[in-house]
Amino acid sequence: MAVERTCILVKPDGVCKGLTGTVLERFEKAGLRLSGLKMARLSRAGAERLYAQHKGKPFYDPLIHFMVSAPIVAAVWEGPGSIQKARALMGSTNSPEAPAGTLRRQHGIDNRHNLIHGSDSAASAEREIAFFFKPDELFAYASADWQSAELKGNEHGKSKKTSHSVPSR
Ligand code: RTP
Ligand code: MG
Repeated sequence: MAVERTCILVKPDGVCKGLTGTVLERFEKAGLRLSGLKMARLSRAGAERLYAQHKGKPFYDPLIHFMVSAPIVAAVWEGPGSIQKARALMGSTNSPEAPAGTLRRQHGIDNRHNLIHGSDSAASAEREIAFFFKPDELFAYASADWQSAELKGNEHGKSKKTSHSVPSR
């Protein structure tokens, strides 16, 4: 399975209900790696751009209204098959019909107030990630990175004190 990135939004209902941590924890426990994270308040123009493919549908205006009603939290998750993995964790659009155990079934209300957005394809993921994140707001790292500086210090019998660098932005 190809390593890919997906863009997840905790929608205004999730943020307002204090479910941001619950959502993030589910993705971490599924083995996906966090590459970027931010809170934002969508403008009307921004929400319209994000959901442009739904313009003209009966649910478009209420959807835009909902998406600008409170802040959202945007996250980029990386891993093999992350787009489909994320969709499986989310569940289908209409919350009461989503499979048991999915985030939408557990915490969504209906087919609009459904807690979470997830990219539906690699092209959507690329577009959505670029919408929310600048290149230097996305991070690549390995599971053992946090250990390497200390191990090097010990190996050479030097001070265990590690130097901390602030990433340039
Ligand atoms: P999303 O894009 O937010 O991840 O959701 P999705 O793929 O499961 O569903 P999609 O068809 O892309 O619809 C986008 C969002 O529009 C709202 N919606 N309301 N019949 C309705 O009232 C209706 N259908 C869709 C939902 O908030 C849905 O997540
Ligand atoms: Mg969609």
